[in-house]
Formats: sequence, structure tokens, C-alpha cells
Amino acid sequence: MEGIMLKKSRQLKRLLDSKQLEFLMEAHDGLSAKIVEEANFRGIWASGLCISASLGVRDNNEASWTQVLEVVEFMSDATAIPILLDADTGYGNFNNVRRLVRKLEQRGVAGMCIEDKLFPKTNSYISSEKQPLADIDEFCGKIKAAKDSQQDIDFCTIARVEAFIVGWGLAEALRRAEAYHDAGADGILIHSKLSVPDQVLAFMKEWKDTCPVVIVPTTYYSTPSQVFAEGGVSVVIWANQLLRSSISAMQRTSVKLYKEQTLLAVEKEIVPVKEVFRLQNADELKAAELRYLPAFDSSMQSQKE
Ligand code: SPV
Ligand code: MG
Repeated sequence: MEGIMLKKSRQLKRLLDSKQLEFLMEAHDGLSAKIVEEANFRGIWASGLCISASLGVRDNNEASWTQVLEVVEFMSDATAIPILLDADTGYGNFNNVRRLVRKLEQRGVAGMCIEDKLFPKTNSYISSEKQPLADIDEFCGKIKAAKDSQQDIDFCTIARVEAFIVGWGLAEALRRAEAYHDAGADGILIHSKLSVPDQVLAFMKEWKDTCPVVIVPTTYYSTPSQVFAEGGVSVVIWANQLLRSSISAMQRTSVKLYKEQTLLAVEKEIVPVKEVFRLQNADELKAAELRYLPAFDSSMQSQKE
């Protein structure tokens, strides 16, 4: 009961500070957010990659920040668990970050993660020429601005270190993480695109428990979660698996229907329409209609006819 009553930002803070390894599951719209909640996850990662892909655009800030805000508001309205928004670089400078924090708080989003890249960002898995990172002091200014402008004491700002992604070593990753921690970040997301967890574990060895650490093991997916727990990681993000599984399902269904030209080809493999209604909470509206609409008088109907 306590978990249900707790405000979302406090729930997220508790996940970050939890002594056991915690998990955030990706969602990219109201429906996927609801599905994550029903699977019993305790928090949601509102992935920039997945939100942009589901909007049909690239993960290069092609969707504007207010368009992302709209999506995350639907996600927040559909669920009672906390959402950590992947806010890319914060969509501008410190001033844009301040406004973003205010808008996220107003819409019930528990926290955001900002990354030390430059706007417009490029997805970390897209190999490109060495990308320049943000200046450390400038990025620290964004973190401070975020922390100073939040009105909810529990709103979380996670600072994401991209040093490994752009080819820098452990020393630079630690230098940045320390600066972001000193600037007030509630946690550090240390990102790596290796197929093994070596960079992240080397970071953890030095970082110890300075503050909570979040990871995204998309490319080192075969590492058992126990390894992360033993390494001292606080939160693991499954960052894009719902989007990717929905793409597989949609491709399979549309190819089959195109080829076979009959619904019999797919009907048994897909959820019934009533499952869509259930996820939309259609029964609640039915009950509300009974409460709020005048009783339907069928004799009035026949008089009109
Ligand atoms: C996202 O999910 O959009 C992320 C994580 O930022 S990643 O794409 O893995 O960099
Ligand atoms: Mg992203």
C-alpha cells in the first residue's frame, strides 16, 4: 500500500538508493508504459531512442522537446510507477534544462537523465567520427541549474557520462563522473557500447559507492545481472527491448497479412480486441457513465422515432 501512495519521485529516489539491484524497463508511449507496470517493474525508462523511433524519426533530436514531453505525459498518466526520462542533452543550455525540470515536475515525471554530449545528439550506438563531448563546466552548470530549479525535493537528475562511448578512457570517465557528482547529480549513468562489461566494471571498482550508478547493458547483454549486483551497480536499464519486440511482432503480422490476405493467418497469434479495451481501462468509463450520465430511457427513444 505504501508503494502505491508514495509520490513517484520518492519511489524513483528509493530505487536509486536501494541496497539491491533494481531495474527500469523501457517504454515509449502510454500503452507500453502500462505494459511495463503490469509486468511488475518498479520504474520506467522513457527512452529517447524508442520514443523517437515510435514517432518515425531519428534519435537526433528530430522530435522537439515539447513533443517528447507530450509523449511522456501520456506515459505518466497511464501509470503509477516512476518514469526516468531520457532527456538527451537537456535540449539546449542550462536555461532550457531549468524549464524542462519545471515541466516534468508538473507532468508527474519522477526524474530525468541528461548526457554530456552536444545538441543535437547522436545515438551512442551509431558509429560516427569521434563525437565531441560537452565541456565539463558547462555540463555541471546544467546539473546545478536542474537541481536549483526543482521544486520537488525528490526529483532526480541523473548525469550520463559518454566518455567510453566516444573512445576516452577510465580516467576521463571518472573525472567527469566526479565533477557531475560534485555538481549535485543524484546518480551517474556510465554508458558503454562494448560487448563485455569491462569498462563499466572498471569504473565501478574505482567509483565504489560514491553515489548510485545506472547502466544500460544493451550491447553486453549476455552478462548475468549478478555480475552487475556484485560490481555495485544500483540500477540496470533494459533500454529498448519493448520497442524491438514490438517491431518484430508488427513486421511478422504485416508480412503474413500481405502474403496470405486472410485474418486467419494471424488471429491466433495476436491479442483479442478486448485486451486492447482492458489496457485502456474501458470498464472504468462504463462504470462512470452509469454514475454520471442520465439513465437511458428506451421509451424516449421510441417516442422520437
Ligand atoms: C535510449 O534509450 O535512448 C538511450 C540509451 O539513450 S542508448 O540508446 O542505449 O544510448
Ligand atoms: Mg537516448
